[in-house]
Amino acid sequence: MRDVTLTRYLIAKQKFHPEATGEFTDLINRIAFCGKLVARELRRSQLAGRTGSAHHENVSGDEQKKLDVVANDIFVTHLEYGSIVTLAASEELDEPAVFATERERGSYVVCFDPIDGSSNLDVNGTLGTIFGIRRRRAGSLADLFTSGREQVAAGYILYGPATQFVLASGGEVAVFTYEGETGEFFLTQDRLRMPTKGTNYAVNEGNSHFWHEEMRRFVANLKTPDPKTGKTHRTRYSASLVGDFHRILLEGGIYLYPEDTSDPAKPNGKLRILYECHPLAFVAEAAGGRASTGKGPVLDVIPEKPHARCPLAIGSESEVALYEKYVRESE
Ligand code: AFP
Repeated sequence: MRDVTLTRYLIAKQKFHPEATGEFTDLINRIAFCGKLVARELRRSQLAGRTGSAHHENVSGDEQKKLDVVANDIFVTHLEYGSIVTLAASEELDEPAVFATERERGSYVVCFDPIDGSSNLDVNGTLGTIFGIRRRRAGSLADLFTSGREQVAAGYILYGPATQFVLASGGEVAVFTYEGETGEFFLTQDRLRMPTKGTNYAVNEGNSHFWHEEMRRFVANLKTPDPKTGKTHRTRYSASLVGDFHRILLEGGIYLYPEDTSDPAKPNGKLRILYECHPLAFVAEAAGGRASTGKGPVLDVIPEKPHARCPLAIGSESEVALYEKYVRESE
């Protein structure tokens, strides 16, 4: 497995699709290349004084960091050329970037969050890039306002002690790890399955005052010793969705960002459907896990605008089903 590069993996998969043009392989390679560039920027950022705020808020009202802007520019630059992508929607762009011309229309629509967990930028913490890929249909903004099941692939890049590229496509999840000497991503885990039950939970408990009662009761349950094992779930929260989700993908458990009453302008929680919830829900389901709003699958949520949000409970089958039970009982 250690000599399978990302390109070799993609070419092997392409053989199962005789109709393939090679554009999908090109697109995934470009996203991985952007990941290498972002990782390089992150490694240099403390020395180059590139940390801190860009003194601007994105359209969602979040403070933009200098590196959010740098990473966003990297992705837009490398998705734009060659007529593969018609539309790129980013958490950091007020309006989606339209690359289509009259004659040249790419086959894909890409949604991405170039740097997720930006509050970790200044403290050298774990960060991620998240992406979801749809086929172009109408060739207009309408292509964004569709179910997450329209995605043909999704994944993320995790910038931790090692940079890893996680790809869900064709109903399988594979993990690639970057090797600096060769500049390649190598396959390190194939056909990854999420444990059906785990021992971790990730949530910002500082918000518990604003949670609905069923959420408080659910988290209290996670902290109550299991009658069989005598063990409780462990809290593991880093303010980086990619980092927290990756742990849950490997070890099982649940990540939650529920709806709460902290800000009447954000009744559906904090996370954006197109850039965070849909792509990670796609990865979770491909690995045998679940992603729910509490009331139904996240992949079935249809955003009504590019920056729409939804509640997210994502992780192992057992924990997500239990959370849904608490929500159902509260209705
Ligand atoms: P930022 O990229 O704006 O820092 O948001 C990160 C994030 O979307 C996700 O990665 C974290 O899990 C979550 O928000 C952290 O939010 P809180 O600071 O409210 O816990």
